[in-house]
Amino acid sequence: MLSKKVEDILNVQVDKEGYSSHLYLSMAVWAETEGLGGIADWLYAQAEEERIHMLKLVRYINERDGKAKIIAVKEPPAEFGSVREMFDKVMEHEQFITGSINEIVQVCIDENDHTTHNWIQWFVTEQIEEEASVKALIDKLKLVGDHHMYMFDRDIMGMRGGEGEAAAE
Ligand code: OFO
Repeated sequence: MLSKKVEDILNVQVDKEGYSSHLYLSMAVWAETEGLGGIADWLYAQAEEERIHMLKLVRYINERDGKAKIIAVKEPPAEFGSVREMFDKVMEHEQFITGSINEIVQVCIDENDHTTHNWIQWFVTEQIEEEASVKALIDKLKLVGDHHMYMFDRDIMGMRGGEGEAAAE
């Protein structure tokens, strides 16, 4: 059984993961309409992954005798300037999510909830991977520069969101 505090913070995370999915979906639409199919594919896959994160939380809350809250998702931006600016935003967002996961860990400790503390470790590890894969893409972008976006787009094609370096090899 979840304490009210743990249930509430997990529900806040349900909303954040839903927003992450929307944000990456909006980025995918932007990239696709800019003619960047490879980047769009990566973002569509990322949006799917975020939806899975949201569902993971929803199922866990219900399983532990709580009730998941499904609320309206905030509208994400639709314009992202340049590919580099967009990936900087992805990184900023993932760091924000890492911060929220750390807050959940802290609430679990405060509430003496070892079960949720153990369960949330999956997200702790996932955030390490997500930040690393976005960092790898930003490093690549720095190397190719704005003039070789076509090459970068081909390069990223076929990579799945969250798989980062491993998929690039
Ligand atoms: Fe991007 O890991 Fe969930 O939000």
